[in-house]
Amino acid sequence: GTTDSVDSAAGPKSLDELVVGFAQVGAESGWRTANTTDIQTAFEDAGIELKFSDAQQKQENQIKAIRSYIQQGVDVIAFSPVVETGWDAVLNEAKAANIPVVLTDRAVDSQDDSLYVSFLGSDFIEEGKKAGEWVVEEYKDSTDPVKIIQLEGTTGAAPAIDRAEGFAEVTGADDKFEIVASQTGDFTRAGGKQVTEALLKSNPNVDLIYAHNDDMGLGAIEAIEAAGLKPGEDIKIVTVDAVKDGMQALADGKINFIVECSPLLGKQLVDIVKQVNDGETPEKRIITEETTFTQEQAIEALPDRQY
Ligand code: GZL
Repeated sequence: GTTDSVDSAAGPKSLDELVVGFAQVGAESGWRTANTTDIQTAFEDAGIELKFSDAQQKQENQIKAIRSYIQQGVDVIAFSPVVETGWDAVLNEAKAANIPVVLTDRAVDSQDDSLYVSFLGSDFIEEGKKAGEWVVEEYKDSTDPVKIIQLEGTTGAAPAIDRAEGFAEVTGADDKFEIVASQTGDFTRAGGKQVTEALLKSNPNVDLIYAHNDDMGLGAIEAIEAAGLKPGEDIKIVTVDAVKDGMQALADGKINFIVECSPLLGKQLVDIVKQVNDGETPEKRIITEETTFTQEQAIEALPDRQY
């Protein structure tokens, strides 16, 4: 008999026909590599093809990757914008090509939120506040000034901007807390070490280092030990992420508190892609579940940590 013609109306594709393009920031930190692994595994498990690119933390490389996904006519584009600004042009090109875009992890500052269907990731201001709340509690009985060095993430990145904002909002309420120096370590261990070495020279009696991620905190530990001081005692350290190496340093007492930032966004990203494929409208803003860790909690949690 004759074969029916395939229904030409653009209905949902079968999952093995879907192609998703993901433009990743880079491989700058333990968090990033855990994020990449989780996303790649989630798409493998779902049987959906994932095209993947690593931008080595350069915005122009991410833009090139997004343009190539547009050229290839992928079904969905997802990416973690290395910085907040400069995306409207390429996102308008994706919109003109009718390719839905999902923001994962980091945000863009675009006023036009029609340029993406959903933003899946943490609330970085909340993370900064949690770090600040621990510091306020830790020094509640101190009447002396508390001198703080801040190791900032990548300049212009949403987590760097927002973690600084949340922390300043909470600690700024009491003028005994003084951020005596604040400089970017670009979210890397090497950056954290170099900046801490320099800033300790000009601020020898600092009380605490607030690092926007574990990797810079781990670099700071190396610099503090090289200066003959005890990290976690002579100089306390608070970080964000809670990746394995950070949690180990916390368990060892070299870091004092970690605010978790979960990299495990893969399954939720697959769900968003399935919703888009089925013609459904995903939540515009999906906030990641995450917690905080003291030394005792890190010792307890370490054996089960996935990353
Ligand atoms: C946060 C993510 C940050 C991590 C860093 O969601 O964008 O980038 O905190 C990573 O470790 O480099």
